[in-house]
Amino acid sequence: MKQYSVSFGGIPDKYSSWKNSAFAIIPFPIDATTTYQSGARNGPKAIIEASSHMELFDEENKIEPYRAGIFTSTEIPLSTTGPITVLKQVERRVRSVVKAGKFPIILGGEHTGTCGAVAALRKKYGELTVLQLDAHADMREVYLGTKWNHACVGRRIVDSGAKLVQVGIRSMSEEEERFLKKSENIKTFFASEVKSNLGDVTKGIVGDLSGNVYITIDLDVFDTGIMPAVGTPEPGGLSWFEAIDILRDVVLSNCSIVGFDIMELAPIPGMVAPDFLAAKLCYRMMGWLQAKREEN
Ligand SMILES: [Mn+2]
Repeated sequence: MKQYSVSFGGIPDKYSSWKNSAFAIIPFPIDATTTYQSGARNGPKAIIEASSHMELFDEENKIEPYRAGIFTSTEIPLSTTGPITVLKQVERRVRSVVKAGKFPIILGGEHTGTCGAVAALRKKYGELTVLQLDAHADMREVYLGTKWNHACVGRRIVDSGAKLVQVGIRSMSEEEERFLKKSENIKTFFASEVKSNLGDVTKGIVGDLSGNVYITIDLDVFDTGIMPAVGTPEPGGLSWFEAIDILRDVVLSNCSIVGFDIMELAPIPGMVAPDFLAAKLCYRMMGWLQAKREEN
């Protein structure tokens, strides 16, 4: 697989070569259907650049996750032939990563990219549960004329046959509310529930997950004060530690985490804090995964 010009974490070749890496980063710099503030095409590069200025010691897990090896692949190329072609590219890339026994991580870019990863992992594992951290339910059948709009991601995941657990939700249409009510394969934890009872919600989330789990993080799940760099911000989001507390328990649970993504970063020129949040979140995820692996 071709390597990107910059490596996640700015780590030396010894730890970033395809051969030596346990993790493989796939940048998805596409924002074709962004509905308000665009710029998510610049997200992956901003995360990777921020990561090279980040401390490589994980102070929570007391390890240096990069020693497991982090390969950074070239960006998924833009396509003039539409979303299906692009998502097929993501699917192929994830399939090659998994086939080589490595752990896929997608950095976006618009949330639609998740559909390509889920397709690859469904084919590989059969049964799959997706944990979606997001402000938006993303349950629309069609939005602005396309099924592949970022506002339809949750719906496409369910269509693919995967189970879905949503967390941090605080925005949806009436159509989505009706769909969620009658769907047995979807469990929704609202942001207000996280805010009022983090402990029970976290237990509930872990209880609803089993087997192979893919985690998709739309950065708009976070409070806009710490994460203003998203296309469609919503008030009332999660704090850093609320998200960390949930994700820690999920990753360290008995489930088998088979991949994750961090999507929708639309960098704001001159404001680097959101880029660093995304980079650190990505690295912390690797930290838990590596800590779990070392324990087993
Ligand atoms: Mn969202």
